[in-house]
Amino acid sequence: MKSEIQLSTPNPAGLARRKFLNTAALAGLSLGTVACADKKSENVAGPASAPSTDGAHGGASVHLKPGELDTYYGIWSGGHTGDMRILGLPSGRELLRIPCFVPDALVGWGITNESKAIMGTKADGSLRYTVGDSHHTHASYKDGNYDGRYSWINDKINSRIARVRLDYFICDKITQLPNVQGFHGIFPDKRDPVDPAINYTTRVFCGGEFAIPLPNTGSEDASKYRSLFSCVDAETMEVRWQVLIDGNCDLVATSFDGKLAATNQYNTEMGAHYEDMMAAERDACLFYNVARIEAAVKAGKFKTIGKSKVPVVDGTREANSDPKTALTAYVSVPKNPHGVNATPDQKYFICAGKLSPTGTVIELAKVLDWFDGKLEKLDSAIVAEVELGLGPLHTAFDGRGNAYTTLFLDSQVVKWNIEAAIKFHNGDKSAKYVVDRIDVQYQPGHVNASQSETIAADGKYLAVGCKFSKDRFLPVGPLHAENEQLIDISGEKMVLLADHPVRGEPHDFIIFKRDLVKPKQVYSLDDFPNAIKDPKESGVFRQGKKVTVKMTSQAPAFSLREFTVKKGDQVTLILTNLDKIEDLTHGFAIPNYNVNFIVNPQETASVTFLADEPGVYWCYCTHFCHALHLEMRTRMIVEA
Ligand code: K7E
Ligand code: CUA
Ligand code: CA
Repeated sequence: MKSEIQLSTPNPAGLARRKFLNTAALAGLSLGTVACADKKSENVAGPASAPSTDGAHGGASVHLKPGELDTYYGIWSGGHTGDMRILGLPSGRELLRIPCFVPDALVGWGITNESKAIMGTKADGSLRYTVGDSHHTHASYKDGNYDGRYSWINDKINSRIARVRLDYFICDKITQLPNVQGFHGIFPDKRDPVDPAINYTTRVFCGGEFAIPLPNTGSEDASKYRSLFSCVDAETMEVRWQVLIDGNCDLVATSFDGKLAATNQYNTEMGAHYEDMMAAERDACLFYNVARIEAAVKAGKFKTIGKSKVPVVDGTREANSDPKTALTAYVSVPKNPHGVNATPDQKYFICAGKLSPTGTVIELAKVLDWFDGKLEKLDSAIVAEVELGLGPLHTAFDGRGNAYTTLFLDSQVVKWNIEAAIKFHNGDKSAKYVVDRIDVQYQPGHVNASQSETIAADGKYLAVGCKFSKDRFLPVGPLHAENEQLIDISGEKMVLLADHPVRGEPHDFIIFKRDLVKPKQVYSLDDFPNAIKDPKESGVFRQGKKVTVKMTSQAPAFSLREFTVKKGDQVTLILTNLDKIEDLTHGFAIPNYNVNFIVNPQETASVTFLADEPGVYWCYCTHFCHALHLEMRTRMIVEA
């Protein structure tokens, strides 16, 4: 296989241009700009900070002494490994992977009946999906800050949203969005738009990216395809409502007052091919008036699509030209924007330009004015549109009025001051809004700062998800680790603190203070209806060909020393771990039967399989638990 991407070729595409990129230039750039180590200063608009490798600056250090704990949690999406990852920061140490959309051999995700029920199965009991592509993860809010209840993550491939409980750090629910393809951006609301008592997350908004025939009959003309924006109930995880829109949704942002959600849209052209998607000079940041949409649903002003019962309201441009009744508002932003982020001062949403070198600042009060009929032209909600550099994608905040935007093509992060940008936009050309630039290695996508999109943004650390690590780590064959870099943003200048190799391929992540979550370390037996609370309840229970094997584990033994079933039995094995000490986890593997899973302290899990091969099978504990871990076994005897 020959790659068009030559990593060592100097960039041919003229990155110094600070002009809007036209279609032809983009075609070149999209293939030619993976190279960036050769990027010289002529490509850099301002002086870039020299990378520092001393690992310390202004008191910030990524080096923790042995035994020292991190001060922040990071929640990372896993990309198309379909998992969520938990990191400690500033060390960057990966602490846990939480399987969501894709089976996982360590914990038996996709093997146990409990996890299969969450993942979804076909009629024959096999998993409906074994692939996933997670991009965005965001956690639940209360009073404008994370409350440590949940974090949600998307699966773009199969349009699923997973919820992770932040007490046990496990995925507990997955919902598939009806009539959606390419579910991409995700963001919980931060409070209720109507009820002041509800100052916490009750909705999660999901942007549908790919337009498809609705219903998806496969026969419609591409010009009639549409996308849906979905609202999922944070508790029940049911889809509450959807909005039919023009264009597509990419990422999602929500306002702190709960009134507005927005998605950036790169394909207002509704093109089916990439050239068509870049035809227009401007696209949109599409705002949703949450209270009005819910009022419309309540008033029965909706339709349903295909087999889905979810109410769908009309959010298309045509149906929403009158501000007094509009459910949606399409604010025009430059060409193919990527990313929309809410500033921690609660005032603005910022769209990055991607194909335009600009960042657009939209004032939320003005968008609300438009909905109230008090702002004549919607586009005057844009209070700044300033040049940042090439390929701006995502933006993070320090809580001191500065934004940090990744420049994919420039391989930089640019720090810029939002109020200065507004002044500049208003004609004060002396307003220096770019505060600093730093080279990153290389081609950054997501960026996030500690506590960034909360009212408690603390401006300490910035993590940058670099898509290419190129020369930063030992080569390990054709596939490289990605490079998550940590930058100290506590001072005026950004200082690079560390490179962290990371398995492909995280997109988004959040970073928050460790005391915002209260992890539980032992399950409760009562959480599991099928728990075997006493080893004396163990045994083999037969109902015709259906056999239930009940067993408990307590280091270093299983409650049954052996158990016998017959060839042709459908066996359900239930295992409760009666150990009570945190991390005293046992595994349970059955050779040749494709079974392995773990039970954490006081947890119950079960597997169901067909005993189709007679023989003796040593079932053993796969998770190191005790000095007699190797001896922790039981025999399954399958009689002919
Ligand atoms: Cu920019 Cu899916 Cu957030 Cu990846 S998206 S980088
Ligand atoms: Cu129980 Cu190892
Ligand atoms: Ca476009």
